[in-house]
Amino acid sequence: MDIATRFKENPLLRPADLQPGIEGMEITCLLNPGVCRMNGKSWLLLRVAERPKQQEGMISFPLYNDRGEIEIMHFNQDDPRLDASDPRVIRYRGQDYLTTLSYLRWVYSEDDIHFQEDPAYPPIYGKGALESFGIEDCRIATMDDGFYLTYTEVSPVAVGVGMIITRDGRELRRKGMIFPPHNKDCALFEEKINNHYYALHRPSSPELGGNYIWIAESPDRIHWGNHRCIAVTREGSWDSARVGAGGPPIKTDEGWLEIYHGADSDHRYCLGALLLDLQDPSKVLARSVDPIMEPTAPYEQTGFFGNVVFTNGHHRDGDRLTIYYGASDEVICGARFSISEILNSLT
Ligand code: MAN
Repeated sequence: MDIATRFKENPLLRPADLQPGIEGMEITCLLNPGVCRMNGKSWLLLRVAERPKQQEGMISFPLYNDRGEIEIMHFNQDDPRLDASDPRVIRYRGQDYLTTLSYLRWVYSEDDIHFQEDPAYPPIYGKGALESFGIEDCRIATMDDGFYLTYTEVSPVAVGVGMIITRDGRELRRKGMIFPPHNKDCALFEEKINNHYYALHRPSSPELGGNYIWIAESPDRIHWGNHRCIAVTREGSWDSARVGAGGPPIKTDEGWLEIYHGADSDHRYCLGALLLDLQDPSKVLARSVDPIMEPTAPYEQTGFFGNVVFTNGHHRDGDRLTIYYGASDEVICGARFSISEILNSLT
């Protein structure tokens, strides 16, 4: 059952609302923002995906070359060596490429609904060989000593999780790859539990196993160990093909509540919830049988990649949870939940 109350202003942001960040490109998609409160304002760290204007019969997209400069790749659409059946990824002679280049961009709001840019907060672009296909889907953990950004680093050799620490959103301390490939969807717990830091992450195991949610511990948030698998995909269900953590786990009296995404083999992305033990978050106490949110609105069903609702950030005010989410991999939306209603829906 869908228990989300969507903002009537949805979509809150569309690609045409911002100017491209990279010269000569256009914005194709706005996706999956990280969320925090900073300087008394509400901030989203958007994933912005850009590519050049597409010419008839061609597929063109940017990447960073060895010198860190933007280079445009062009492929002929009817080249038999090209597999372009997925709008997000193409395969050419055994090599995968992304059809857009993503980076992260701050927008802020005074009312949680209308967002705008502040030129004092520059975009965060990928840097170095492990980010040459861009950076994506940032989670923000708000901790005593700063904001911890965990995001997907994409390059020809890997998809892994990178970390940046910042106190003000402007001065960035890049920590490199904290979860090696293939890994994404990393959400840090915002406080220590029994003197350990914890993170949810999503390795993919291609032979045995699958795309499952794992938990890990760390003394410092950079070095991670004691990995355990806590949630697997469920055959025949809405989350049969992949599951991955959303934003930082939410502390409730009943346990840590984690909103996660699940997809089936048709790549239909819905949201569900997991409840984890307060003292030992590797213990799953309850999990949604049915999604708490499904792509039902027109902007969630059609777009760059339709039938997707995907969240990786929220604000919590008492019982009210405001999630921000990417719809159809193209526009940014908001929705509200009651935390107690989510908890009551779990079995
Ligand atoms: C998947 C999708 C894309 C993303 C790539 C790389 O194909 O989530 O949106 O760009 O993975 O992370």
